[in-house]
Amino acid sequence: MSHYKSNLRDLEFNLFEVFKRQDVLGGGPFEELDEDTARTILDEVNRLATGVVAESFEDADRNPPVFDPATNSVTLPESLKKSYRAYIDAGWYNLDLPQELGGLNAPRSLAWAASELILGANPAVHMYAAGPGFANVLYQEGNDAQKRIAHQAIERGWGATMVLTEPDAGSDVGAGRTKAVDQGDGTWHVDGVKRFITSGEQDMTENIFHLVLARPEGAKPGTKGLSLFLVPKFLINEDGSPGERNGVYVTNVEHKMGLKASTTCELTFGAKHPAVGYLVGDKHDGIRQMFLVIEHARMMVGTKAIATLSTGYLNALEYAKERKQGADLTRMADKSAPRVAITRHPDVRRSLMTQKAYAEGLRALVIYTASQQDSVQIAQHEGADCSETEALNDLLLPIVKGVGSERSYSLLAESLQTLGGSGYLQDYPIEQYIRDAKIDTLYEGTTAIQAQDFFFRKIVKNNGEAFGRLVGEIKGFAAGEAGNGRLKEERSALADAAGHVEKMVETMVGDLMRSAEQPDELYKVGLNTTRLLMSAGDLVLGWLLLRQAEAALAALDGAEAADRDFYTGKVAAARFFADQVLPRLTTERELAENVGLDLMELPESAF
Ligand code: ST9
Ligand code: FAD
Repeated sequence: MSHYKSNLRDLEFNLFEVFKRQDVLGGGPFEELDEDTARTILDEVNRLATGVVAESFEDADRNPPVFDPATNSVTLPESLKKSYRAYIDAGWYNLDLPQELGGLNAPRSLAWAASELILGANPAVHMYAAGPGFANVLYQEGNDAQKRIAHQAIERGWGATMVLTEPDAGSDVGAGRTKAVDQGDGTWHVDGVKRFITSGEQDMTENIFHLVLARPEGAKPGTKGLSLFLVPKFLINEDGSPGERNGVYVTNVEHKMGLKASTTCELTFGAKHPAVGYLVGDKHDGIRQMFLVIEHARMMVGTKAIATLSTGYLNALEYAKERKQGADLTRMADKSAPRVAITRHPDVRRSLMTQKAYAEGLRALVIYTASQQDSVQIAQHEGADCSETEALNDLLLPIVKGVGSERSYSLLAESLQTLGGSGYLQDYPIEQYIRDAKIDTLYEGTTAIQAQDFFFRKIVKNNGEAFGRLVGEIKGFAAGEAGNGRLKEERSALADAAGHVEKMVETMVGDLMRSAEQPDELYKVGLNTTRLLMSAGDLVLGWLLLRQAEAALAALDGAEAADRDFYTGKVAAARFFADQVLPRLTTERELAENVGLDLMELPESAF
């Protein structure tokens, strides 16, 4: 039986009952898709995900890829290849590709919903299948020859990578030393060692194209001195077939805590013979270009994290319904009382509802964020200005990635706890979920980096505009009539939470402004950035759960029996979150206001 328990019902609830994606289908850029087709696609992806894609999840963890240093090659487990091939053959990786690249040009909301299913079933398969997405960026940014290569990459099914990190350049990408030397004939030679490169080598595709940040000789320091190069594993013949072997080789594959099916490679450029690269778009604009990939990858990581939490929760729930242990608390003194399923125990219920509220709130966050991306697609199709929507999407991305990964990882421990000692065993998938999900708080920018991005770039640099609009919308909802009186106290808790997050931002902006005169005040901002990100995440989740509850309450009247429990659970999750989670923001705000400089003044030797 599949380890993967998807939640198609909840995905469709978000898409069609809360965020009304049917309203954008059938017109504009999405003319060729209607709601029925979208539901059929999701059904089909769900069938694949819970079936053949999930099949190799465990085997590829226990029998991970093997690196051969003698041949600089990697052999992936056959089971994984089968899952990958089935996903590629089904063709759904092309959902949100533009039509000129052979894609369906589906709304991002539908594409991310489908991605959740694959990422929950077997995240490595999704990552190995990212070539077409990378080709899309190459197509957008490349010159004519590179656009042709983008087509060939998709048609011929190449793998692809994003190559930033070096031993001394992780979070600090601008410290990268890999250099590029202009050969004067339209080619460059790339020299250096990159590490931790996902899918850097595999034996499933005829070619791999690497998008590499390197510093042209003489270019300035920092990220702004980096340029983006296309470096294929095999040089590319005119017709797209692989030519000579290029000088980029895998020189190590890491042994990791989890996500073992996905290769994490050291790539050495130019040591054996030249690694030929091509400047993407013939311009030196590397970090901006790479961020087109990074933004997508950060959304992917957040979606992966919540997909894993969701299947962790559903596995825990299934176990809890079956497992009998102890008597009902009200009869604890009665030794002859019947044993009950552990779902009867208040503490198990608290834990299960916490898992459910976060898993479903985070799913709503992904679909809400993806809905902003739909609006951007529509505006671009109409040639309209979409800067406000883009800024909102940008603001939401560190929440999707940073909050999604942190909450998922910590709550997966609750999922495991629900199974008691059995959860610790490899007989159940949760220990692997935890190992596989830890990476989500680390790559694509650690949580600390997401938190700084959220405050400095997405709030301060944007003059608080997108943040102000988002909080304004949340406050408007709280002050409205959602739930027809049935969510009154919850809306009041939401209004309080919005006030606390606004005050935290005010405090931090105050510290930031004072730092112009007293530089150390900036440390206070740094001590609060992660707190702000996580608090803003709770605020947004509280709001989205209440929006779900509003839709559920409206649907409950007259709902069929099968749907009643679903909608009742939606209302319960929103109420639980408003009652039990949002009030914590009062303390978070106080802590943010009270933060001092003691920690920064403490000598390192005292730690
Ligand atoms: C990694 C990969 O970890 C892990 C998984 C791989 C899975 C791959 C497969 C799945 C993905 C598929 C994707 C396919 C693509 C499909 C696309 C479809 C359309 N937003 O603040 P400054 C830019 S990879 C946008 O001064 P510092 C901007 O240009 C490794 N742009 O930075 C800016 O200039 P300006 C991941 C941003 O102090 C310029 O950077 N590694 C953003 O020089 C400079 O900005 C990391 O993520 C943004 N949020 O450098 C590194 N931020 O201001 C983490 C910056 O003029 N470290 N730019 O606009 C950081 O992010 C650092 O903050 C830093 C700091 C490096 C940016
Ligand atoms: P460091 O940057 O050394 O960070 C160490 C700690 O210090 C972290 O807790 C961090 O939050 C904190 N820290 C660092 N700087 C700051 C700061 N300024 N303020 C506050 N805290 C800070 N890279 C690629 O280019 N391509 C890939 O495909 C890729 N895939 C990966 C796959 C895996 C499995 C792994 C493990 C990594 C991958 N990476 C990839 C690299 C990944 O993006 C980096 O590991 C990540 O960005 C962090 O860099 P680092 O490991 O050097 O940690």
